Amino acid sequence: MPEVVSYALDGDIAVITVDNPPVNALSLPVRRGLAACFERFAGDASAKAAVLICSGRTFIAGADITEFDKPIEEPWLPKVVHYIEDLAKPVVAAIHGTALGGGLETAMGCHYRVAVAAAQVGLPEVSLGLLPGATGTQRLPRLAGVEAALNAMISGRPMPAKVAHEKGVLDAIIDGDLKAGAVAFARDLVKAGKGPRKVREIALDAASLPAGFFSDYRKSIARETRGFFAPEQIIKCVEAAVSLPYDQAVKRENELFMQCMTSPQSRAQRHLFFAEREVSKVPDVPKDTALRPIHQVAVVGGGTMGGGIAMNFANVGIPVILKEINQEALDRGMAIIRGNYEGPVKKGRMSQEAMDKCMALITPTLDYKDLGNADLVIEAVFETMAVKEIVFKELDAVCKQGAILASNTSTLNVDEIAAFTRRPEDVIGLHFFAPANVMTLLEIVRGAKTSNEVIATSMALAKTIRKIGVLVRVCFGFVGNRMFFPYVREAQRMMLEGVPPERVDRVAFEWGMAMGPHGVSDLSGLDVFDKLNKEWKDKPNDPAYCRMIHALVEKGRLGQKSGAGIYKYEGRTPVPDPEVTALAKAEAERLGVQQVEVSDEEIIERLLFAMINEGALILDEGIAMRASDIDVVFCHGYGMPRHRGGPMKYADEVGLAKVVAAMEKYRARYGDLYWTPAPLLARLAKEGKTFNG
Ligand code: T1G
Repeated sequence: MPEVVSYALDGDIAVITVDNPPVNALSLPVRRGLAACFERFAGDASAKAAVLICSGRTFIAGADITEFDKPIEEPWLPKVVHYIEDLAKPVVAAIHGTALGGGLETAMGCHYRVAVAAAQVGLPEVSLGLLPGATGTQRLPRLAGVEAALNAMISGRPMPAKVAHEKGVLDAIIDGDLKAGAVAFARDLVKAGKGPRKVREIALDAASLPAGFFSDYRKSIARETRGFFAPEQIIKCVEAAVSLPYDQAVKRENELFMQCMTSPQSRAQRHLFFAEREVSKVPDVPKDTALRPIHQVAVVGGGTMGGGIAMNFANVGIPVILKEINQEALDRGMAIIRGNYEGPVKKGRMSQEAMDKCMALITPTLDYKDLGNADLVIEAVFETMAVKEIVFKELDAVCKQGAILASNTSTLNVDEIAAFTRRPEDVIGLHFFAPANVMTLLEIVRGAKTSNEVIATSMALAKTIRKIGVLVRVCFGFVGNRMFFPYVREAQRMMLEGVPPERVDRVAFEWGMAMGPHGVSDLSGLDVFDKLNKEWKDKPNDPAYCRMIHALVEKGRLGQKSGAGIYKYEGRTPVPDPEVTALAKAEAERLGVQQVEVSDEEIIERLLFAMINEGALILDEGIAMRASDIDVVFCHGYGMPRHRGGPMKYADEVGLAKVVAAMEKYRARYGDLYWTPAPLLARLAKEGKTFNG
């Protein structure tokens, strides 16, 4: 086993190299190795300065996240960082790849920092529900300034080397070989008689900040961080940095770090971190399965979805043909795409040149024959099986052998769609989420006959277009929508029971959802839900099921797109509508639905436990491979907050026995139809286990 940290001399410069693939995480052996090598450097009179560098693809990418649920063993990282900083000879950190979290903290414990231009540096701990716990909250403000440091730590976004250099986090950008450049930089320090420069000695003074800085900063992030524990702790650490002596402030940082690390939110976010990497592992598809090259894509249907889907490929330089049924629809489709690009260009998030390049990669056509050479065709037409049949028969006739034929269907049976062709092994579901050019989730629906090659190619393609691809099997609504239906069902039921829609939405929003169930229904279109309910063959035998959606659609209230749905709209602002309240009351009387007083806790239980129970059924049926896959679906496709970890992780944190007990309460009130605990849930609860093992 090679040493994870090695010591060598390049003339009078010590070169300390970390070699701990895949990302040089600061595991216990690495921390021990760093301590040993820097002690050796301290005692090596022939070494006048030292360079800390890493092998492989990146500088240290952070603490070893797999160690967080175990007792942390000495030496803790802050101790290693302070040891380096207190050395009598200068140390230069040489950065490539991504110096993140503890990696940047270690680099800031060094006296100087250099990097290649392609490197990035950052403190992304907040995305794990943590804070930089190895003096990062004290050092980054000293190097980059308080506001820039707060922005970097609250967003978790890394800085490109150029920006980091401009802000003073880096001392130089190295052209050419990093190691040679860093050694030369160290040698120049020695020549110039420049010794250690301790970041902690850079003064920080609260008086230098505008009056009310921290309270204003808190207000500026309140909405985006509502219900999220870690950001406030980061702000407290920076307040300590500007108001307390360094050692006291570091002590404060450590206290707050431990509070974050032991929080359910951090457990949830660390769970998601690994879940997002687990999704690409498909047990029954060998890792070395051949991938089909995708050089030309086609999208059939240039509506909102089709346009967004086409953009995903143009954005990564893959030419895409957009096919529509007539010129008016085609022109409208191209206009949708152009409009989607013009927004970021106007906001300065995209250059006009980049937009023009993407637009040039999208070729409109009315003729199926133009799709003959496409490697992948994605159908995004009306959500009825009748229309899918027409399209897939055409595709089967014109597409070359080996072309992958995908449907963007959000609910329909991919096996039935595959049966419209003579090549069911080449048919798969690629379910994008609106807006398709923004949402990161891609549900990949394998049919019974879909080949391993098509599955493996689709999973790889998800990464190419910067999506999280989750492989699921066929059922009505697959994983996401099938679980979202009971969530909406309960919201709808409460509407009939007299619970104001705005209250249900507020409670869901405060729990962390990006938008409440009624707001989402209006945004997606009540007619879309109504049509889905009609297509759903084994819909629950319940006359009250989503009754208000149907009643509103019958009145032409389709949601945001028609200016009124569950809410009436002043622009995009939803306003409660007494007309809807009256309609709900009348429908409730007609259906014999009792009016019910509900607590906020009940609202959350009914919304989420209905969803969780469906998730347990999905796992029982093998529609999803893992509970953690379901968590990824909801955090990437349905606006569920990462600090909840997804529905199944949330259930684990609540405790499955509690979930079952709550369900039995609702079962007593509403009967077995919706509230019978799924067999898997009942068994795990009885055995004191969790969904996520
Ligand atoms: N610890 C353990 N394993 C890690 C890891 C980490 N920090 N980072 C990545 N891996 C594994 C990952 O699970 C995967 O394993 C493989 O490496 C490749 O990762 C004290 C407390 C660096 C940008 O949050 O952002 O420091 O699936 O698929 O797409 O203040 O990994 O192959 O078995 O993501 O090229 C802070 C987390 C930690 C950075 C590379 N650092 N990592 O992306 O590869 S907390 C982070 C990333 C901390 C201190 C605090 C990315 C990457 P497997 P990958 P990638």
